[in-house]
Amino acid sequence: MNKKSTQFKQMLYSDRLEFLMEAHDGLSARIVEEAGFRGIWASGLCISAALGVRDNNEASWTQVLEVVEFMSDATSIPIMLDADTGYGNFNNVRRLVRKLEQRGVAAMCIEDKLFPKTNSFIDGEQQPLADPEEFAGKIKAAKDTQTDPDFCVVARVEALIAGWGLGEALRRAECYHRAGADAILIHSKIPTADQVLAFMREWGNTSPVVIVPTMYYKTPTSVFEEAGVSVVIWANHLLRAAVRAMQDVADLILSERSLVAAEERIAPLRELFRLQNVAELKRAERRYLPARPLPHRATAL
Ligand code: SPV
Ligand code: MG
Repeated sequence: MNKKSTQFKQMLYSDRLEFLMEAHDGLSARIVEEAGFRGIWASGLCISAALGVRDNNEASWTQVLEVVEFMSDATSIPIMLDADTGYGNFNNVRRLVRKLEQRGVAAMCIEDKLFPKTNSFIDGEQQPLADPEEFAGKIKAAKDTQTDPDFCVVARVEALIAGWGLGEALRRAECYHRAGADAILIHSKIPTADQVLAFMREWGNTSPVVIVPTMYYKTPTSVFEEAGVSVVIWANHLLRAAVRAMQDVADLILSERSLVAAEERIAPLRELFRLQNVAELKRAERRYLPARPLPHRATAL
């Protein structure tokens, strides 16, 4: 099996459309891998929501790093971290890249907005964009800093989100591409794929393109395939599924004052133990603990 960064780079450059599924902690990351996905989107929205805070850089970058480290430890497929704006200027980006490489994170995506960022779907048109040259400097700094040649830096263009036109989106994409970005993420919040498809027509094969069809989810996936998109990110759907399930079960247990009705609707405890790989610890205990009973397990005084 290739290292995670190599796997990710191969996804970016493969001939077929690839998918990243959102995860926000070690458990959800493992579920994504078991489902058969080849890569994970460590979503800033979902990590912050799962921590109970907003997607406005309220969680510090080291808190995010800690979450993504658990995710990386729990999985063998590549992770792309949604690193927002890079949590500062080029210098913060350099340190971030070093820390991500140390933790086995394959790729990061940074977006051309200002710190502290706001989620693209909240008042998008009022969001100021970064100066493109300054943002290109972050990309260049990231590429100069990485020691693993396959670590990938994806540049996310927010021009369409912020109400600018295709021309501005293309100018920015070109600028980030020249700075060394391995791919462009072109984001759009309209309910059709029109903006993204127009971008694809102009951009051609200049570099791999990543999209996030949260708002234009009704577009058949074959349309993205035919347009030459490299990677589709399903950006927040596991957390949204979990939220609905947790609300329903909390309501049920509260109203029933009993666990009986809930029990059949939820994963059995043995499924948690399986996902935590309790079996591996049992094997390790047999190998590393003495076979004789330990003193504190003595049954009789
Ligand atoms: C995220 O999942 O945090 C993203 C995608 O950045 S979006 O929420 O569409 O901005
Ligand atoms: Mg995000």
